[in-house]
Amino acid sequence: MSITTGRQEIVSELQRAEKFLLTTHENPDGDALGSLLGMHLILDQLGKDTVMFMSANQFPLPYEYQRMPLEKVARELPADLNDRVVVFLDCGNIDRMPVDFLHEAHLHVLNIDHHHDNTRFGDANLVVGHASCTGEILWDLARDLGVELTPELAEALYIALVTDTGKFMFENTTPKAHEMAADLIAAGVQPQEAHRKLYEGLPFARLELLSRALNAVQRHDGGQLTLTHLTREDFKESNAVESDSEGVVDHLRGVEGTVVAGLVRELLEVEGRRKVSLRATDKTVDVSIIARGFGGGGHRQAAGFTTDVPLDELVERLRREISAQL
Ligand SMILES: [Mn+2]
Repeated sequence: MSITTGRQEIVSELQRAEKFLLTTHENPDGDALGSLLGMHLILDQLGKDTVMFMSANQFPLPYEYQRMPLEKVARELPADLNDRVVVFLDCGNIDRMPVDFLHEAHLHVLNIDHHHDNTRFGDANLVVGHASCTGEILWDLARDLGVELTPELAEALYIALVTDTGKFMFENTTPKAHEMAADLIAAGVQPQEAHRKLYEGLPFARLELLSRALNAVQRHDGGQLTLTHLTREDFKESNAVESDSEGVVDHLRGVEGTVVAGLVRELLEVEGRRKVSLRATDKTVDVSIIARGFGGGGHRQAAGFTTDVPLDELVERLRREISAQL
């Protein structure tokens, strides 16, 4: 396995192969889906045969992405998988994949991602830690490949950009992120329309779930850790699905004194398992270190993991790890 591959090498690989399987991480976000669709549209313009794949248990997609043109995403692996180059997009870690199909076949894997803690699991790895989103890497690749920014491609990449930068407000909002936005808007993206598609017209269940989450907020160590917990009952009684908890943690990070905001939610499928999302308000605490300690990962200011550790013990460990970094 190579450690890091240059962009030119990835460009050559994309030009050379004819058949691809594209996939992304489980619980896909806007960057995951925007990159999946974006890469499909890029390779399509080059006349390649591409299959977008996500395992069936990832559907239905979170509400905000249901209006993206993702009807073609396959839920089963194609029979000719062995003939395809597999491209992982926005996956920091192979364990975040919904289907463990890599062990079944001798596949050639390209890993295109922007997580600084990417494990470089591919045969070729284009990991650009300073890219605002994986979509930004694709924007560069599209130019290298001489691909035209059609309105459809521009919108897919814009969704990746707008969601991963928290609407251009997180620390990854670089000058380049804004240059990319300008280019995409010039190519036909309507920002207000994209905003409405992503962030408005949401199901009422989300508001109900949010109100429960806000009612359950706990503050520890003078608010350094501001945390909430959603139970399976909360989901059931709100008529909410797991992805409806997306964005809850952002309400907590905005509170005075918060260093780390956390959402702990019980998984609906596995009893006793919880998913934890952490957000750091500034650079004093690197939450990806905490997440890796629990087998997860992510970015310095946004990371997550799943765990069987009971809630009280989990909170104690989080408090300890935060103070250890301060
Ligand atoms: Mn991303």
